[in-house]
Amino acid sequence: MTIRTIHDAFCQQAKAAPEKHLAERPGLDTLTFADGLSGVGRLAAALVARGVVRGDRVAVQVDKSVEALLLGLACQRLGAVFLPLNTGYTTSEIDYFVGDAEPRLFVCRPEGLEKLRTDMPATVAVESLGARADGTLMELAQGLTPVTEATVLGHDDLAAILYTSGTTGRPKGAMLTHGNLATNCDALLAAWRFTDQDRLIHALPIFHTHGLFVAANMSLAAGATMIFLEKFEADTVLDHMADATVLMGVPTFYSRLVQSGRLTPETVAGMRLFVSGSAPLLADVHLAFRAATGHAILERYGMTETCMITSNPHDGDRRAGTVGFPLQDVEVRVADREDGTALPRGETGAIQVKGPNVFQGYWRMPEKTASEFTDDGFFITGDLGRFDDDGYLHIVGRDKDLVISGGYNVYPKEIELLIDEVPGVVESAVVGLPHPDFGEAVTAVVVAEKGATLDEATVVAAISPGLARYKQPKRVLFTDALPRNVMGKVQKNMLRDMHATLYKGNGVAETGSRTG
Ligand code: MLC
Ligand code: AMP
Repeated sequence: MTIRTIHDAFCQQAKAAPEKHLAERPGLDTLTFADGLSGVGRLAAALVARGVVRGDRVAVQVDKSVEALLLGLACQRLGAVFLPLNTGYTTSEIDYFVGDAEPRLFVCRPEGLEKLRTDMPATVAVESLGARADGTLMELAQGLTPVTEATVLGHDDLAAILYTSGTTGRPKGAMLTHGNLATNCDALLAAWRFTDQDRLIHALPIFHTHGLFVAANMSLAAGATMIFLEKFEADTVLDHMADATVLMGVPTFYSRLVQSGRLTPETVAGMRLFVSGSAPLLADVHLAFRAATGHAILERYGMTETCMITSNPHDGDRRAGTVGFPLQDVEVRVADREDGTALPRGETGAIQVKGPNVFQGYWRMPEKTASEFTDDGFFITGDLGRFDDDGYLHIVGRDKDLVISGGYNVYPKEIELLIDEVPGVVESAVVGLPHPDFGEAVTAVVVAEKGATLDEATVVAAISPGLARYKQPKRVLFTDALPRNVMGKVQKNMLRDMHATLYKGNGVAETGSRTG
């Protein structure tokens, strides 16, 4: 299958099999592809009514719903740019995104509507969308004649902007084209043999690449059915495995499934594929899952800026601690970190990527964009890795100062800047420490002024109001001085080593060590 846009592929599926279930939603009605198609038309009409035209950004911060996915497709119908935002972001974080992206429309949760209508700049229309197909946007859409004509779009047209934080603490909007999303979806459908016969358990959030551009796009484009869950809960997911075929999740999903003690070959009897990504899957979890179910989890590697890059094979050896081979049309090389030359198999270096999956650049940041590409057009991922003798890619670390907690990225700089402003703090360093549930836990190490009466709770309380919950440190430790090298740079690896066992036995049984 060659997909032109996800919207086009979805429309083809809806026309071919209108009565097919698009989404089964526990506690809510089932939506067919025909329902989805008419929903997209009406939502597109609502966007037009709010002044959205081709190229306009539509920012969306709403609870998970199928209608939010249809809204994304409605943007595609008009050639507008979809800008999903993590529901955890606070007002000050949202202010930054709105100032930077200048959306034409902001779609929020129903409970936030009144305040946002007062607070938003006059140029931004505000409507709401609730998790039960409620809200002002849906009300507006109901009374309108659907937009059935789709704007003709090419692979170079902008489809979406996803914000990712940066090492400077200032988030950057990654611009993804229709070509990025379509070609990556094509590659994944082929690699994972994903078809209209599949029934996907969708338990991921839909504001990041994994839940949106991998899980949802694949289902919409293939004409598959989603068992659409509000969020991940191990028991609910296990309850649905009897009538599903595929699960896609972050490693925390799999460690929690293993911990549940409910995994047996019988509970997963209908399932054909388990995919993990967004963070390293512990080899121990891979092995424990296999022992309990007979299934080898298929681990893949991706990034907001590049969509999916590599995958373990569908047919073949899925190796624990590796992320497999480059996807169709994707070039991956491991380069020397100093001189940029490509390294032979077995040697560790910077992972660089080129191909139709690689984004167009950061929104209104041409210099930042240029600095993250090599002269010959490879994107520098910031991950460190090596290819083994059989061609499997191993991710062995990160060149970027980044913590990945439960699949969410947290850039230490952003947290350090906030902590350093707390009265009584001299300086701070934020690191990710091994955590049995989240993989890594955001942890702050703080140097306090002499005589200051600072404690953990004060620091957390001071920085919390402006910071999404998942970014907040799980612990704050105090020290007299941060370890530094001769250049004066804080040695975060020393902090990580010193406190490596801080979360051992933290509520969830230990699942083992990372390999790679
Ligand atoms: C929730 N909390 C987290 C957290 N998720 N803290 C740190 N890291 C996280 N990921 C907070 C909650 O607010 C709560 O705080 C406390 O931790 C315990 O919450 P919980 O009930 O145990 O969490 P839960 O709601 O079950 O969520 C955990 C999770 C979720 C793992 C299911 O975080 C999740 O769905 N993660 C997926 C992220 C994702 O989609 N990443 C893909 C990015 S795309 P309190 O104090 O309120 O109790 C990408 C590219 C690629 O990376 O390759 O895919
Ligand atoms: P994001 O910017 O949120 O898209 O996160 C991308 C980062 O997640 C990558 O640069 C990697 O560091 C990490 N990542 C994604 N998949 C994997 C994986 N399978 N193993 C290890 N790290 C991963």
